[in-house]
Amino acid sequence: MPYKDFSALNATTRLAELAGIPYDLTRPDALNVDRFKTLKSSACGFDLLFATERLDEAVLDALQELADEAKLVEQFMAMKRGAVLNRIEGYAGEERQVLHTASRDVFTEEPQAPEATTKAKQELEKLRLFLDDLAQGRLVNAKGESFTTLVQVGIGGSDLGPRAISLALQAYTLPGREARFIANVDPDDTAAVLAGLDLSRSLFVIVSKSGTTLETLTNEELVRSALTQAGLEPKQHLLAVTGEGGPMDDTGRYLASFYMYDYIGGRYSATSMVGAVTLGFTLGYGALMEFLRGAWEMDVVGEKVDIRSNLPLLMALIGIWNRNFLGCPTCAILPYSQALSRFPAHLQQCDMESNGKSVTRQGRAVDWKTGPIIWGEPGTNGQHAFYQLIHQGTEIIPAEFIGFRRNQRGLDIEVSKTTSQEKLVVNMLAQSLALAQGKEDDNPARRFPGNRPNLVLIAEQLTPCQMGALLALYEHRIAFQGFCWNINSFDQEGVQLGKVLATKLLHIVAHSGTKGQGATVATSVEEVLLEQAGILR
Ligand code: G6Q
Repeated sequence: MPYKDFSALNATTRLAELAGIPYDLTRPDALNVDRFKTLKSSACGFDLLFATERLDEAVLDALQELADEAKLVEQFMAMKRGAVLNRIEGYAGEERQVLHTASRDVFTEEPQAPEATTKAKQELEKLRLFLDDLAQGRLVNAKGESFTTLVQVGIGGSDLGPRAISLALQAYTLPGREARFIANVDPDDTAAVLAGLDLSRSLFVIVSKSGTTLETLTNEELVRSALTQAGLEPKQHLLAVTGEGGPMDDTGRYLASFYMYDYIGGRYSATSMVGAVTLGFTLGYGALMEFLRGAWEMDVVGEKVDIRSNLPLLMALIGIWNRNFLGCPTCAILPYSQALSRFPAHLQQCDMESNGKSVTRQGRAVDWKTGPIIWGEPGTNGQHAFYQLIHQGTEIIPAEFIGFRRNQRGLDIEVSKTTSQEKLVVNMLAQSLALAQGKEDDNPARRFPGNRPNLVLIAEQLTPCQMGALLALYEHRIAFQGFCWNINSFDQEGVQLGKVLATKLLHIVAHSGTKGQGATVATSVEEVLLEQAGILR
C-alpha cells in the first residue's frame, strides 16, 4: 500500500484552515445539551464524551476525510491480517508483522491471521492446563504446599502493561493468590520485593521475548541465588515466557515455559503470554479470558470506517487535531480510578516508544509533529498536585479523563449525602467542565482562561472485560496515529544507543581492575565515563 506523507494529505489543508478559529468552549452557550448529546460516541461499554474538545461537526467531517484519505482503517486491517508493517523501506529494520490482535482473536471461527491465532490458542491451552494443575494441587512446592505468589520478572514491555493491568484488576484476585513485579536492575528493587515473600510458596515468571535483556537476566540470577540460599531448588520455582527457540527457551532451567512470538511487540504484548501467565495466576483462567474478550471486542470496533463509531480511530484523530493543528505538545491521561494508577505509565511507554519517531516509513525526515509527551496520575490526587498548571499554565495540555460509575470493591460511604464514588466521578466531570469553560475574574490570578481541550471516557465498572477493551482502545489509538503520521510505530531504534554504550562501559568496568563496593564502584564508573567519552563520537 503506498503511504502518503501526513503533510501531503489534502485534508490537512482544510484542518489547518479550521484550526484558525477553533470552537470556543468559553462562550456562554458553548457547552449546551445538544452538543453533549451529539459529541458522544459509545462502544464496548465505554462512552466517549468529547463535547469539551475544541472541535465541531466541520472538524469531525475533515477528520473523517483525513482518515479516509490516509486509508487508516485499511492499514489497521492490513495490520490485523499480518502485513509486514514493522519496517522502513530500503533500510535494515525488524521487518516484522504486527500481530498483537491475533493473541485475542480467539473468539471467532474466522480469525484475521489464522496461523498466529492458532499459536495463541495453543499457548492459552498450555496455560489453562498449568493453572488447573496449580488449582487442583497437582503442582505444589517441595513440601506439598500450594503456591500463593507469582513474581513477574521483566522490564519495559515485559513489565509495564502486565503490571498496570494486574494492579487494575487486583480487586478480582482469587483468594490466597497475589502477584508482584521486579523490573529495575537496581538490586534494591529485587530485594524489596523478595523481603516480604515466603520463597517456598512463590513462583517467578521470567519474561523476556529476546531472552537477552540485561536487567531481566541479572534479576533472574538474583532470584535464583535467593532461592538457593533458602535451600530451594530454583527450577521448581521458575517459569519462563520467551521467544520460541531463543536463548531462554531451555526446559532444563524452568518448571514450565510459555512462548511469545516476534510479531508481537513488547509494548503490545500484555494480551500474549507476557501478561496472561500472571493474570491467569491471580484472576483465574475465566477472568483472563474475559479480559481478552474485552480487547477482542475493541479490535472489532477498530474496523469501522465511520470515525464517529470507531472509538480508537476517533480518539486518534482528536489527538491529531490537538497535536498537529492546535499545537499541543503533550497529553495527560487522568484516570479517576486508583486501580488504574500505573495505566498512564503503560501508555507512556506504548505511545512514546511507538510514536516518538522523526522519520517516515520511507526513511525521510518528517516535517510535521509526531507523538506527544504522555504522562498522568490518578485523580483526585492530581487535583491537589499538578492540575494548577493544566488550568492556568502557559502550555495547553489536552487531558483524557477515564472514570467508572461504580467502584470495584463495593466498600463505600455516604458523607454529606454523597458516596465516595459519586465524589470521585463528580470531581472528574467538574474538572472537565472547568478546563473547557474557564472563568472570568477581576483578579487575574483567579482567572481561568478555559478552552483547555479534554475528553471523558466513562464506563460502568472496571472489570476484566472492560480493562481489555480499554487496553485495546489505546493500543489502536496509538497505531492509527502512527499510520496517519506515516511513521513506523512498531520499532524502537531510539532505545539502542544508550544500551550499546552501557554494555561497552560495563565491559570496561568489569575489566578495569578497580572494582569494589559502593562508593568505589561509583567513582570508577565516573572515571571510566570521563576517560571513555570518546566512545560517543
Ligand atoms: C517494547 C520494547 C521494550 C522491551 C523490553 C524488554 O516494545 O521492545 O520495552 O519490551 O526491552 O525486552 P525483552 O522482553 O526482550 O526482555
